[in-house]
Amino acid sequence: MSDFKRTLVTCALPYANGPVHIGHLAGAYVPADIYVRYLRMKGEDVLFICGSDEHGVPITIKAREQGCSPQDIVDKYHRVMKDAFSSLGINFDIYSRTSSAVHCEHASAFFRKLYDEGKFITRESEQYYDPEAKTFLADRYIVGTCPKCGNPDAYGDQCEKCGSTLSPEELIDPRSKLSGAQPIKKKTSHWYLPLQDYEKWLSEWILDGHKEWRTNVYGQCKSWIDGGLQPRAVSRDLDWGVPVPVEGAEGKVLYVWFDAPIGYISNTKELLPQSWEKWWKSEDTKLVHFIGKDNIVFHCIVFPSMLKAHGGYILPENVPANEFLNLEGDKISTSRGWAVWAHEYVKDFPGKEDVLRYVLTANAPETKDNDFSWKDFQTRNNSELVAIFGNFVNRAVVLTHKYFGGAVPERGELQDVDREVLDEIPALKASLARNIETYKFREALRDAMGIARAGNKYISDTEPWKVAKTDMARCATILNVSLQICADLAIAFEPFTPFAAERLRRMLGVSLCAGFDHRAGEAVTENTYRPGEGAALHTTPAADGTACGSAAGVVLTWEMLGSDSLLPVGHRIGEAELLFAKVEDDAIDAQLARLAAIRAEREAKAAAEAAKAVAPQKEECTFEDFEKMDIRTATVLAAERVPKTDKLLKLTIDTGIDKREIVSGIAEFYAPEDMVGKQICILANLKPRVIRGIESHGMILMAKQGDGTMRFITPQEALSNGAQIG
Ligand code: B3M
Ligand code: ZN
Repeated sequence: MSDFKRTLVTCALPYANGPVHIGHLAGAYVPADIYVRYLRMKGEDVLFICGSDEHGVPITIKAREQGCSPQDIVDKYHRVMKDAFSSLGINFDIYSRTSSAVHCEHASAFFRKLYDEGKFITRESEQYYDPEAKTFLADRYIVGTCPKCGNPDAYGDQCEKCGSTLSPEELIDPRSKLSGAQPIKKKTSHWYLPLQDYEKWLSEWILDGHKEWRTNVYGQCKSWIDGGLQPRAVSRDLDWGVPVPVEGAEGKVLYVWFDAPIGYISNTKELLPQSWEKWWKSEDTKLVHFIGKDNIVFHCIVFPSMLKAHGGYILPENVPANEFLNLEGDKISTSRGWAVWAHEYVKDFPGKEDVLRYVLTANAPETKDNDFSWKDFQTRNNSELVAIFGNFVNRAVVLTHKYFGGAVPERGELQDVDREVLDEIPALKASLARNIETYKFREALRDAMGIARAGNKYISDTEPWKVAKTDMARCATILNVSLQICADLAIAFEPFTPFAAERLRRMLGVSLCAGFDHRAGEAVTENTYRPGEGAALHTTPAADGTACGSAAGVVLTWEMLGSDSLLPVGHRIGEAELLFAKVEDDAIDAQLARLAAIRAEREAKAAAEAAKAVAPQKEECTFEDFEKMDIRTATVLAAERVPKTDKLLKLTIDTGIDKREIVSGIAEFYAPEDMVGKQICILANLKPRVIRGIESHGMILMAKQGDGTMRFITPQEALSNGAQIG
């Protein structure tokens, strides 16, 4: 790939304040893993870095909510996330954490160098301070009434009810979340990186130099730069984080967005204490950041400016940020529980790790926000993975056992149909490679699936099970060709569905050259990463090309894909295994029921909130005004809808005085059968009115709640009709 000698791939360090969900996976982790697996398989020198982001205010808030320490929170979620990634086959070379000693030391030294060289400016500002808790308050620690919607519990940075972005100054009656005290303003001083000084350089580097970046990424960078950059604070008054390594900075820590990206460097250093610098300081290294769109400014503007200020580090060659993934038509939200969590998915769908990877890639939000739905998940599994890929492989393997004792049969002269299918593969391979290398993973997956489709069509068209009855030599040729395509699939799907690709290789009795073990200094076959062992150890074949040379048996490589003779005649294949299993309706129904319960609970809560709203009191009236109204009890004898209306019911009622008809606008809230036999209260002496051609004699008393819903008023116990109310 171009002039670079090695590729350093980073994935956004997820905050350790909650588990990872499908939005995170689709946004950064699955595409990054596809990219890395592809490079490893090609024998490129590649390193894949990630870890937990363990600092920042949200973590301290979560700790407070749960009555434990921030350390407890990060310990818990670091484990959960690390395990979830590895169970989905997302194989980082290292998954460390920003609370590590190496990181604290490296981030401190980074800050100190910029500080010593006068790269920061200091600014004094007034910040909210809690006089009781004796501490400065992050915006999230201040609550008050939202000036836009009146929500009494809006945060100092955002109102979660109406979604407005706020500043603490805008809150009405602000109070501290810590003590409830009214916050006061207090002077504090902080260090700032003067981003405006980097504006021209950024403009040349990105706007002139990286026009190939994705439109969404380039567009965001352009609007930031065109809008004019401002100094950005790099420290905070907080007791959780990397202490600011400057005398007199007690109570101050590095801002989480200053220390977190440095985590990419420190995690590399932790993995490779001797050789990390070649990954970060050599122009031969291609650096690629995989992130979600909310992190673009930090990775394209802020972190590069930090690296530039420091000097000596390379800059990202690309930042393929994805848009957002929604779930069943709604925004994914951790706080509302509207998500599919990675660690729960692997428990609910054991053995189907690949299916999630497949669906998230097929629907990847690469150019626009996309939706995940469980029905689509089921369809993609059952009619693509099972019915096409799995079905093809199963037929090829089972028939080879049936007719040829499990040995790859001899290939006779090729017919057009054979040549055509074999010729399709190199073109699909080239497209797949081009798409992955330009970060178009959906398209790349379509190419891989194209090979499976071609194979499935080939075996259906040639019908070797029928040919076997008359022409065993021709049947042998068909199965030979089919098995070569199976081997192609065992390579092509390695980046996308690594577990199935590995199962397929086992079925075919082959292995894959999967890279180079950096620590042991040797080439490895297959994927050696196992949860709990720390880093994945492979990346690249040795420069002398000895990679995988010593492995026994047939070892597939990327180069062999499409070469049409991957499996030699006579090679013994393994037993048929199920490559993919169907997803049954009940599994999908269970997921949908879980989401429906969350939605119902949320709607009930919102309705209860709205119902609480009280209409203001009306203008004063006199006792005489009230006396005029003749309010009585009555019983509904019959009820029917008024034809061609949505809202009206015609009721026949017994008022004790007479039997009469009343037309009432309650059909939105009651069906006719709900009303019959019910005792109600009416305004009996309201002047009759004709409504839709029916004369209405009186009015039913209804209570209207804040959310607009209405209920009729009924006596607590049955009364005689015509009882006077007043
Ligand atoms: N933790 C935000 C996020 O998880 C942040 C990323 C840091 S990357 C250096 O979206
Ligand atoms: Zn609001």
